[in-house]
Amino acid sequence: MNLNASLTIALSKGRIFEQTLPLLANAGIEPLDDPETSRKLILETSNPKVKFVIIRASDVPTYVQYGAADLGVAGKDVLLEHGGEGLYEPLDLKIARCRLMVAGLPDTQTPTSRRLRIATKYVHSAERYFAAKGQQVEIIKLYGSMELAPLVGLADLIVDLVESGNTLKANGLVPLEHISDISSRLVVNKASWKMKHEAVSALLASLRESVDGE
Ligand code: PRT
Ligand code: MG
Repeated sequence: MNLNASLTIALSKGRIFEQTLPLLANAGIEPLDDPETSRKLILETSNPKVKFVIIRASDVPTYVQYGAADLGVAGKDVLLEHGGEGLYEPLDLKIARCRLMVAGLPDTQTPTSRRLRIATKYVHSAERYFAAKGQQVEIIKLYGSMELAPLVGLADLIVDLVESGNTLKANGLVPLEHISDISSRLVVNKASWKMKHEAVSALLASLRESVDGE
């Protein structure tokens, strides 16, 4: 792909990087270093006009919103929490798929003397979900290992991502309610969309072709 403008793409290590790579390779963009072994946070690619910045998954919307990256790949779970200001979300890449769910111990009872306690990293999504059901709950914000919360009495239920269900199972928990299907999305900075329209739409077209062709 012959681009007339330079593009910075924000990606996180792990499943998003691994699953975005084949899609970008179809557009002729391949990293010159492996982020799992290199300590570099900025990776040059086989296209001299394109570079990757390697950041935390939950930081991708922020980098793109502020234009530190022109484009990025972020999970819908992360975008729902971020709110999506300053971003376009033009393409579902259909990768890193999972489900946002309510889970808990199989015999979970609704408490009578207090609100149901929900432990989660996904505060906004959990609030929206229970509010839509008309259920008054207390949300407890955690940054990880949500599965532990019901086991030690910190919360009645959790809201977390479920893929195979093995993590829940290993901790004696069961999926109870489905909140939404999650996949990763291409996000684009609003100014880049205008100022670098040709380059952005060329890359978008190529990615769309790779996604639809699967
Ligand atoms: O770890 P860090 O804070 O850097 O960020 P992160 O954990 O969000 O990054 P990463 O790379 O783990 O996830 C990036 C994105 O992948 C997420 O934002 C999701 O959109 C998507 N994704 C897809 C998942 C999963 N599948 C997934 N299974 N993210 C996390 N998980 C975790 C889940 O939280 C739970 O702990 O895997 C566990 C459940 O998996 P199963 O297979 O046991 O059900
Ligand atoms: Mg993780």
